[in-house]
Amino acid sequence: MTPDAPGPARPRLILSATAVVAAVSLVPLGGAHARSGAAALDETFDRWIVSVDPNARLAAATLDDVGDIDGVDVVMEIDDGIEVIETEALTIDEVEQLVDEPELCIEPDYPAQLTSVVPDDTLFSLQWGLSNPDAEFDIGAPDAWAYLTDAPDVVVAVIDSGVDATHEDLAGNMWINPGEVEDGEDTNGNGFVDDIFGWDFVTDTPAGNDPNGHGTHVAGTIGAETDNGVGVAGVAWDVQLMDVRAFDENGAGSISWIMSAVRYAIDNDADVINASFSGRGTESYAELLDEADAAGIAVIAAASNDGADNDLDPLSPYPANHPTVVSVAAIDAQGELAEFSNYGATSVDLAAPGVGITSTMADSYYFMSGTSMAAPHVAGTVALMSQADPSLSPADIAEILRSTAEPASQLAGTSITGGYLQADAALAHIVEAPAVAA
Ligand SMILES: [Ca+2]
Ligand SMILES: [Ca+2]
Ligand SMILES: [Ca+2]
Repeated sequence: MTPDAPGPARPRLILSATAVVAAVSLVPLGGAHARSGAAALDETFDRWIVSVDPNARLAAATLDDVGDIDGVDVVMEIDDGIEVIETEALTIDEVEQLVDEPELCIEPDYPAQLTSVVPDDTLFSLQWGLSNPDAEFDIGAPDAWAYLTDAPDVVVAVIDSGVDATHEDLAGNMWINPGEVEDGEDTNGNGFVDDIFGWDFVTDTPAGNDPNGHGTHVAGTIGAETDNGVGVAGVAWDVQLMDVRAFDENGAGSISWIMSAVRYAIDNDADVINASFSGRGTESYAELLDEADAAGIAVIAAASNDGADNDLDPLSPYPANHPTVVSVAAIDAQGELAEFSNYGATSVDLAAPGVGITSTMADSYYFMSGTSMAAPHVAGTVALMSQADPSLSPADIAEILRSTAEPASQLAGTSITGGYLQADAALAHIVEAPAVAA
């Protein structure tokens, strides 16, 4: 896999052709001058950039004559004296003979590879956390997507207030429990009746509803359907979102519901858990999180919204302060730690965008702020990382996230890294480095 690998439905981006031509300097000595660049002599092209030699600009009229040559179509003008023609497939030598104009330089219109990928989702321009043209504190999503857009094999358990499984931008990315069908029975024998999308431990019914909205927002950041022409982009364009509900319509939950949800995620083969909540740790809760870690599940948690120092109490907030869990603080679009965000020089791992985050909610799209919005940026990135290298352990993933986080002076001392999530750097690390020490 390379950053240049073509992906699905990507808009074509072509390097500035003007810049390519500007690199050319030659004095015409007869015939049209072709530059082969990297092309082999027998390589053929059907699209060419034709330019008037800078020393012969007064003779630009000759460019107009090119269109009259049999077998040449002028398809666009890039600039004065530079245009693009199409021909049948020709070698450099052959096109020189065809376009017999001494003042002209002809070069193949080489294909260019994407170094960033911009999806067509209508609200993408509002998603500063993914791509922020005004500042540098986004997660570098378009560059990350040049490596990988989809994590179709990765199951992310969203332990939250539920997920609206019918939302137009989520329905296609919901986890579908293998072997389960809606027939009033526990068809696949996992202990839960008709748990198609997951389980709702608040009401002890099949999941797929979110009366609060928080979990639906979180799910959209991780993996809204992307490049589908509507709504928002997810960090992972394609992923499996498991809905494990542990919070009621008022956003209140309990350790017992959360532990049941973690147990469900482990037993049903989740790869990642997003924990955009906090509470207090207990011994049994800690053991369960260790079991998730041993099962290879990366747990990504919100650092919490009290504006407090997480270093003070190892058992609070939980699960953020559990040793195997990645704890995520929130930054705004200027890279400042959000006023509400917890911090911790030894307990928080890194920051991610968490102020004014646009995502899915209630058949529509809303802004929300919180470390709850920061964690899913990381969880979505982890989904892409896990897809790129399924052998990575949760410890590997945490180490890569920390080592590739971008330090920012205003974040110094607020976390172990003093930095914020860089999804592109995390993926580059995986693609370029064959192995990470466990
Ligand atoms: Ca079942
Ligand atoms: Ca069933
Ligand atoms: Ca979308």
